[in-house]
Amino acid sequence: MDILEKIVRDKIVEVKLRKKLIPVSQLEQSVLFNRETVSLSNKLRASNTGIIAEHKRRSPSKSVINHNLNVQDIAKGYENAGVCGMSVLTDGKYFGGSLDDLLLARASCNLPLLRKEFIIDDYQIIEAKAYGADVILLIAAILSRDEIKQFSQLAKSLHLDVLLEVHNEAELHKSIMTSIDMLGVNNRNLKTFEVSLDTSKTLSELIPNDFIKVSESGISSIEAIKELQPYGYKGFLIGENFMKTDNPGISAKQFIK
Ligand code: IGP
Repeated sequence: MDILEKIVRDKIVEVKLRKKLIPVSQLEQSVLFNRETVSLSNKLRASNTGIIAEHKRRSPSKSVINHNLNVQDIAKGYENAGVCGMSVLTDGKYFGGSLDDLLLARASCNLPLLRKEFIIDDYQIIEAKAYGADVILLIAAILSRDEIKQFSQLAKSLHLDVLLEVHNEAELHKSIMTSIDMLGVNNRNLKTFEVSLDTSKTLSELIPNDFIKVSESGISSIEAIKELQPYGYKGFLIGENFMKTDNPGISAKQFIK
């Protein structure tokens, strides 16, 4: 069983329990549920740096990245740096994140926030909205075309942007539909953890131009961004490179003109 299969297996159990703990009707009572969302895709379209900066404490591939910082300071730091959006990992078991991290980030900045999660159920999308997200991630490797359609349409009905993540051509073909705003190419193979920016380069020409293209993972220099921009990428999702430093906001600022 690869890591993605393990994560999904645990996620199914987790979501089942969460639904019992907090029913949808209660999530819909959140003051954040009716908050007007901010569009990350519009921000990326208008930007020439396009940084989406991530909050990530640890990961299955790197174990500990940073445990000493608090999410509020990081959110403020990223906002001051001038990034386009912030990604907040909410998976606890494998990434050390939580929905509270999302809530605290929401309380600390006005950036569009991406709920970085392994979404396998409508419930998690309603949760994303209730905890202050503006964008959800859908991972093609763990979803059928019908699920991608169902989840992205629900997200759009809640005024959330949708970032659909792919890693190969088959996943890309499965995922092209109008309810997707941004197509993210993950340079990291979530099954083997191998990272190569060539993944973004080779898949770029297969992505129709009406989608905002985002390159994800393994980006550690401005040179890498410059290398990817000619392939049409407008967004760059960066986690570890910022999070491993003592001041992720200052590190992000160095990437912004
Ligand atoms: C960030 P990096 O290499 O800059 O830390 O990567 C982000 O792309 C990565 O965390 C990520 C991810 C995911 C995490 C991309 N897709 C799906 C969890 C689930």
